[in-house]
Amino acid sequence: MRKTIVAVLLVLLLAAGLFAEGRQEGAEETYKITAGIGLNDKSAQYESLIYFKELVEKESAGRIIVDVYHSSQLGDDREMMEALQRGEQEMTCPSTAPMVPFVPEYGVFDLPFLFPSEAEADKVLDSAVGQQLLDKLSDIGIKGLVFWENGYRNLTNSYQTVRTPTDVKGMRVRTMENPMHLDAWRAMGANPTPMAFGELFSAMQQGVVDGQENPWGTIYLQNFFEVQDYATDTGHVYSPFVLMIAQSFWDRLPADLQGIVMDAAVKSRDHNRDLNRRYNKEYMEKLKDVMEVTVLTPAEKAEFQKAVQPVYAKYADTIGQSLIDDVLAEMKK
Ligand code: KDG
Repeated sequence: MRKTIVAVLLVLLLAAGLFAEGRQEGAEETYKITAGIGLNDKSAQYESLIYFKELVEKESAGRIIVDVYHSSQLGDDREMMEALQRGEQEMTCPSTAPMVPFVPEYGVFDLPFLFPSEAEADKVLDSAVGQQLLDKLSDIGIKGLVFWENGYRNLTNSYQTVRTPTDVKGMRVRTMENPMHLDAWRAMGANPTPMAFGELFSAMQQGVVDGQENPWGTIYLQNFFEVQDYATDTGHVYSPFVLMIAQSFWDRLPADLQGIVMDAAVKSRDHNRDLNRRYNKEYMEKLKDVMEVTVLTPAEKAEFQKAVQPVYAKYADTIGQSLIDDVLAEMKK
């Protein structure tokens, strides 16, 4: 009996030795990035993630595999960020609004009508100020890679044409889980309610909410027009996305693979912005065939701008006036 035990132990030791040697002699370690998003597999966000995946897998010659999940299959924006913090998921790409409970400074992007154009948004997001915000994520165990784009958000609703803040009076509008968005809609007279993206379609279908706000591409590609008849180009806030990765995973990646991931992130950012802008334009036109799309005059838009002004004063301290000033200065450069 003793002889058998010794023999088994010897075989096991030998096998372990051979295995260790195999790894030393070049069987390189492989890494898996599980990436989840809330939008569906028709979105510019999904297509950009596939673009990122293909680049990373090709450049790393298969040493990194990227598995992509859409439609909140892995959870909503907040839950996926928490999974990154726990090291249970490697990558996600939330809108900045639901990131505010994690890092309050991201609230700067929730200031209504902050960016007059996409070009000005790019300038700020790709500047040192944008980089500081990405770096801030390391305080919560996440590495911010780059800013992608969700885009200008527009209001839809199920019961009437909206041209002025008076038209949204009492309207139950779903917002992202963000206090400034709630306050902005209250300032416009609506009755907003925060909700995760994955619950939104059925909430509109069941009449739990009357309206919501999202970029044109999302409104079309998520079939929101099936449960909403009216849209207005409020463009009240520009939503950036942040492509982010679990810090614990990043720290385990060898330097050459970190370089490949970073490089693919930057390339995917440019790809994402081009695609998203094309989609938002194209799908706004397509929406005109399936719902009533109201385009505001500058004077009408100014009324919405005026209504949300109190939000600036209320949130200046939480965001930090100096950050707001830095963003405004960067925009003017
Ligand atoms: O994948 C991103 C979505 O989860 C979400 O951020 C989309 O704009 C969005 C919303 O309204 O929740």
